[in-house]
Amino acid sequence: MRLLPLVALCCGISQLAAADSGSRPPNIVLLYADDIGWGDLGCYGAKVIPTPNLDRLAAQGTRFTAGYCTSATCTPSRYSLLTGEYAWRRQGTGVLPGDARLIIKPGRPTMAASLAKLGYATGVVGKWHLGLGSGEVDWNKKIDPSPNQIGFTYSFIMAATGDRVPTVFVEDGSVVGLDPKDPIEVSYKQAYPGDPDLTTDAERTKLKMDWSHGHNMALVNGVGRIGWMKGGQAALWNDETMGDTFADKACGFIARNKDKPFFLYYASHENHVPRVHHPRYAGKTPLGPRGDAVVAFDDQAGRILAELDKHGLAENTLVIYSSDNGPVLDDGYKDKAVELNKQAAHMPAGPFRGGKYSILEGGTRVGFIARWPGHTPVGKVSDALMSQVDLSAVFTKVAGGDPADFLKLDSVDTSAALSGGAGRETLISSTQGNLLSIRDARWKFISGVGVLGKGKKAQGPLVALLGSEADQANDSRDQSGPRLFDLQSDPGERDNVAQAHPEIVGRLKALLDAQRAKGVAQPLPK
Ligand code: NG6
Ligand code: CA
Repeated sequence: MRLLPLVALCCGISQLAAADSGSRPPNIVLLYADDIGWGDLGCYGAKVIPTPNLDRLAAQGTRFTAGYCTSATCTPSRYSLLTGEYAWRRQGTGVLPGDARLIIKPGRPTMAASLAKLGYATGVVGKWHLGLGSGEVDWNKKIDPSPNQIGFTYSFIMAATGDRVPTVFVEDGSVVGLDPKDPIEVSYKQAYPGDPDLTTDAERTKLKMDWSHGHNMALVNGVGRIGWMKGGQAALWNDETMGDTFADKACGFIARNKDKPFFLYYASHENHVPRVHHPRYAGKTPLGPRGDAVVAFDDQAGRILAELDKHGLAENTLVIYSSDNGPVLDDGYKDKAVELNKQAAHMPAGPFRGGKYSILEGGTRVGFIARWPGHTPVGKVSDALMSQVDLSAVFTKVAGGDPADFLKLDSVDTSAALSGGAGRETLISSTQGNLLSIRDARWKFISGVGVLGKGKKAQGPLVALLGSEADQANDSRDQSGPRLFDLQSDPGERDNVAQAHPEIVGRLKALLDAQRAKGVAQPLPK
């Protein structure tokens, strides 16, 4: 008899605990790759790149075959990802230099701010590339605004890209490991006295990895970069250990926040140039540094997923994998990507043509995997149309919030697609030159000429991904007039069927024009 109240109490507590854990919204982990193409992962058909961790993630969740970043380069895709707005609506959202000011105005709704408002710890680790400060950043002082002013409660980032100065990490607005006696200066205008001239043969032969175009300004860790910098010797990053550092910081963030809901935006630098990574990855693929860097990315993803397992968090965590733009081979360094890729007959964009920079599918159609135990169908392959511009709304919804701020912009609430439901009806892709395309379940309409935009000819980095010479001749025949492709029967976008289907061209063009009419080239928020 005397035990009864105790039993009742115990049950009460355990029921409470169950209800409590049920009401805790899911953690959200976004594994975001750089320049990794649709066809670069084993689960998307890569034969020569082992990606066991991402393959497992796909097997445990849903793998989308029509997932898109919004733009064929980094800054605009990340802008859309975090704001829920297509970047082509704003001037100044193209690939930024390392000293650019922050292009997202503090106070504006962002993916991170929305989740922070719902009580999430929100961390970004890795490549930022959305600018810092409000112009003329002093790298020796606390940088404000930084990611911490637009919704992240923790940030450990590089300012721009691995090939752009400053080559230092910035944690919560401060350069990591900076010696105040050796202040940093950054210039995108001119070299500093004493800088080596990396255009001379004498200097080039000394480089760890020679450049093929651009990348001949600052010399850091034996590699040429874009822009110049001076000082900050003790703070300079090491390319070889960068991947481990980012994975350490990501795991640390998870461990510190395991008792409350958290959002981790893990923006890996893999496989952006320079592809200089830890020697333990050398030779993991027959593709040279480009393929080996994908293996490094998979390893980092594996460490983060293991950290979730270690704390018993995987069951209540939505994990999404995607990439900021399609693949590129030679992106400015002589890392043999073009030759080795050809030898191994690897298809970095899968069945699609084009890659980074291009309006063809290879530019923006990227890997997209979701795992959320109890929600995402296990082992499913889905052809639902998914866009990263929706993720601000989707994450807010999944966290129990109201996504209205993002739905007013370009986000669509496609959270149902994570549970096996429908995705978008249409989506828009863009290039740096603001060439736009719109697609629905079957058809794709490209507005404008070429694969890059008006007056832009495909150069070295892209040519190898455009297919045969006959394909390229075919592309240039279509330099004028509308282009329409049937993505179901012609995923390689070789057969322009615009003339045969004027009514479909008309319908898609009208939808695109209506989107444009909602606002184009509004000035960047001051
Ligand atoms: C280009 C760089 C390229 C890469 C790209 C941005 C040259 C010649 N090319 O200007 O190497 O840095 O910008 O890539 O310098 S992204 O993935 O961040 O968009
Ligand atoms: Ca990129």
